[in-house]
Amino acid sequence: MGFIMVDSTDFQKATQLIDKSSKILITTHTKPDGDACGCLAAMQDALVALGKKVKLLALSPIPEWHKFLFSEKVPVLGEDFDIKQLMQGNLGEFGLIIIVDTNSFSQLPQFDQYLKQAGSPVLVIDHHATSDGTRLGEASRSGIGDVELVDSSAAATGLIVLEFLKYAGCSITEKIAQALFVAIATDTGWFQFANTDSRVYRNCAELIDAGAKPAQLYHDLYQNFSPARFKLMTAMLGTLELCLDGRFATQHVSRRDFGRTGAADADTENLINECHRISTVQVSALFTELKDGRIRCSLRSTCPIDVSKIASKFGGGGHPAAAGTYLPGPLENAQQLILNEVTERFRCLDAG
Ligand SMILES: [Mn+2]
Repeated sequence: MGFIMVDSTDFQKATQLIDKSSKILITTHTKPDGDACGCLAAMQDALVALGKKVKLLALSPIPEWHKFLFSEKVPVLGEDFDIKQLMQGNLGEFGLIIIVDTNSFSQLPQFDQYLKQAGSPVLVIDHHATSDGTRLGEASRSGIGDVELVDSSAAATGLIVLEFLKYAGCSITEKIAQALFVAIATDTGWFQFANTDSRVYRNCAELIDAGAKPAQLYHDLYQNFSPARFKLMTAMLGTLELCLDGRFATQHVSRRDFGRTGAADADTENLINECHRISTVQVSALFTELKDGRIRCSLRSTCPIDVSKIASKFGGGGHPAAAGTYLPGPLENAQQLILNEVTERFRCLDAG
């Protein structure tokens, strides 16, 4: 399998971009996860320490359990201000835009409009192999950045950020170490997923030496459910269906479940992983009914089936082991579409 790796001259180009800019905007994909939030927080601190004026921007709210990473509330596009204000320069003019943990316009709803017309250079730091276009139509670029630190062999964007900050001579403070530990630990399912390699452990060891506190972080991240979120999880577990000889697990969460439990949409994060405790389960899907009637489908795989290929068939994306997409409702329709795909992939896998 071929990986996209960072060229060391790209590290140099990225430091040059940062050196030249005094005001920098940093954002990440919608529905920011631990990797996204950790990288945002770490980049902010590192750049502020270099004397830069830094503005963070979230495209949807930061989940409750990741808020401790930030010293102040991260403004949300569409809530704290709208795209018009951003386009008109009400938030200021930026010498550089940094995007972490995605290289796709589709992951940057509304912000993609701003990006396409902004005159400032764009630095992408990401570990996804996929991208859905180039910003300026330049054939030489693989994604949406002018400079791209993209390494699809990295388990988390946090790894690339740490390696880049060290290259740039930034000091890894305790706060940066905590943020990057969260980034790496969450994208590896707390070192359980198959992407957990020696590079992950080596970098995390360095982060612990720099002040990251794994036990405290584990508690803050995984033993922090609100009663509402726990009830939502029990509702989801009750919908478990095992298909294809127990190899495919499917679960769902309806609007009624949100209403009944008082849980928020963000509360579904990571819940899909629970069913992989079942020994036979190799692929899983979680269907979440959204307010607008669409169905969000999260997919996981612990076998050679690449779920990002299933997701991208419906306009989504992700990694071979973890991906997601949106599907038209109703629920039964979405479930059938995915079951057909998964059945077909298992058939190919079994046929060798
Ligand atoms: Mn990531």
